[in-house]
Amino acid sequence: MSLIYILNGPNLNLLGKRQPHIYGHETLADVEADCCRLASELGHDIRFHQSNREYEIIDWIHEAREDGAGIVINPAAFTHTSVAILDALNTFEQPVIEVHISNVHKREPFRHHSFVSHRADGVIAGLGTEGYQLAIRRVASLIEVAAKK
Ligand code: CA2
Repeated sequence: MSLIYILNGPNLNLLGKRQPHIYGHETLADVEADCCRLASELGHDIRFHQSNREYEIIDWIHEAREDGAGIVINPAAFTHTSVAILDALNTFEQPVIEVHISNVHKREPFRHHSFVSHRADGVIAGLGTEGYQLAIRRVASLIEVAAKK
């Protein structure tokens, strides 16, 4: 059994409560429950976190260096601004999948660039909260491939 970190950036605590036309009706607690269910089906544990503070996300990435087998991250607005989160992810040697609920490429130009994508092994955007499930499946299959080596 491996541990997958699922990290969420600023304002995602409002998921399902505001702007449902962009982010859907599921709350972050719903997303966490879905992630937990899928990870356990796949034989993994998750640590699911959200913060509005950049340093907390960096601290969780550092924690994942000790015991994480993969990271699924929706850095939210930090996607487009944070070299510090990119630097932290660059110290993590296991799979990283970046998730965006909305299709950032269909939105304002400032959302088209992601610092995190410089490190991510894969990027999912515009598939709603289902993107988290697909990201967990991908991390799980990369963990399996690495275990066979
Ligand atoms: O599409 C995504 O998942 C984003 O990462 C969400 C970020 C945005 O800054 C990125 O460009 C794309 C915003 C998260 C804010 O979440 C809210 C959820 C519900 C209501 C209000 C904000």
